[in-house]
Amino acid sequence: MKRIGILGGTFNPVHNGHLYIAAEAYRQLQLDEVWVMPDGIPPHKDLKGSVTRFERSAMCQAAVRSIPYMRVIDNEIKTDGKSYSYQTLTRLKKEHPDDKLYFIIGEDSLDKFSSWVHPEIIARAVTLVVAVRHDDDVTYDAASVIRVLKERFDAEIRLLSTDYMDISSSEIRELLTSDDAYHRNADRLKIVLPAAVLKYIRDHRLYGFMKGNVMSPKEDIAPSDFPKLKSDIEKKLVKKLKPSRYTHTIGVAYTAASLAMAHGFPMDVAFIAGLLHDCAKYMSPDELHDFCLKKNIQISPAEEKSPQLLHAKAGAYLAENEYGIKDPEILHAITVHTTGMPGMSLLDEILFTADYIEPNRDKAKRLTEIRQCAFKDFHLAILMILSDTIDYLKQTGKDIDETTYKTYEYYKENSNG
Ligand code: DGI
Ligand code: FE
Ligand code: FE
Repeated sequence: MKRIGILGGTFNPVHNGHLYIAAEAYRQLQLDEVWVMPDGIPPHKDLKGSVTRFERSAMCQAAVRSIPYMRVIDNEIKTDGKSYSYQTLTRLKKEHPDDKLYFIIGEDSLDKFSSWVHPEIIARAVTLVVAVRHDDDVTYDAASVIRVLKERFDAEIRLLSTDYMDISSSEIRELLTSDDAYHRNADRLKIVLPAAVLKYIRDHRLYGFMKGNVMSPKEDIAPSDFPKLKSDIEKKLVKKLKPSRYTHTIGVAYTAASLAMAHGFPMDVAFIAGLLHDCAKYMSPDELHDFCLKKNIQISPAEEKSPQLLHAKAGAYLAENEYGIKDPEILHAITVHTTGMPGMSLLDEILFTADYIEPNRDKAKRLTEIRQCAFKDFHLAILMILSDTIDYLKQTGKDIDETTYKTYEYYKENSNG
């Protein structure tokens, strides 16, 4: 028999207050495991911040990854529509008949417990754990509510004494309403959020992080005007690039958008990065070399040897100065799209992969396998691309940029999990 704590919630986003409660339950009730259970579409809540259920669940995953006794249960995420606690808890109890389940709720949810759907079924399936602030220990109200619940539902109730943590998800969403707010509140955010969750929010641009950041203000295009931005860039590119390169470019843009959909990134930002990634490709290697000298773009020894590599750096320069893109992540993704780099951002990874798998590509071996993998196990796909690229460069006797090797080593270490 295992003793299992279950901490349900919307987790929009999960924060250190939640983890603290979970850890206290683990310690005080001598639990074997704590399950963090994000709810699907909560019956009475309007989800703020337009974060999807998958993103809420992924943030929970990120939060518990380094805590051995915690894991995320996706039961409610995986049902469409309302899921009530009584349904989920009965199901969990059925699946784990020999274990003892502890359902952890806050002191404020206690009053409302009687008005939940089928509280009596919940009380039969689990022991209720009520987290109470230990400065006021059991307030008079809570004590009487507990007594009533014990009598009415024959509920087993345990108390969990906790310090008051002044953290709420709504406060955190406020701190993240815009990119400015994010930077202003960086110190507080580091305190209230686990580092891995903050990283997830940044990488995936959740809430207001990096919002409206694509265009330089000097261009007269509203950041939200994606269709116009897209067609303006396409019109310029079709004049600059030869037809096969333009076709490839469009393929990369749509593939990048698809990968963004699959892995949770703004698809319009990924699309623009895809459109512009090869925008310097109209130049020959010699022209690229001259261009970079003239624009003071640093040329590495590997790029001296294989100046066609410079189309990445030159492309980022043109994206910024000719196409008015100011988003630093887009410019970065273009800069590293050919060799990759260790620890790429999510957008870097999306562009790097889209360039390799877009539908017009047909030469590389294992393309079918890598294409499938890119939507299922993203980091493994990146590792396969790097490995095959290095093989190909070796076979054709080209100089390999050491960044390509380092990137390969990095993803070999980090590809699973
Ligand atoms: O610009 P694309 O052709 O769409 O694609 P890309 O930017 O990935 O460039 C692909 C070429 O770059 C391909 O022939 C492999 C080559 N490449 C990738 N890494 C290295 C490299 N070439 C050299 N010399 N060294 C590298 O490390
Ligand atoms: Fe390229
Ligand atoms: Fe390309």
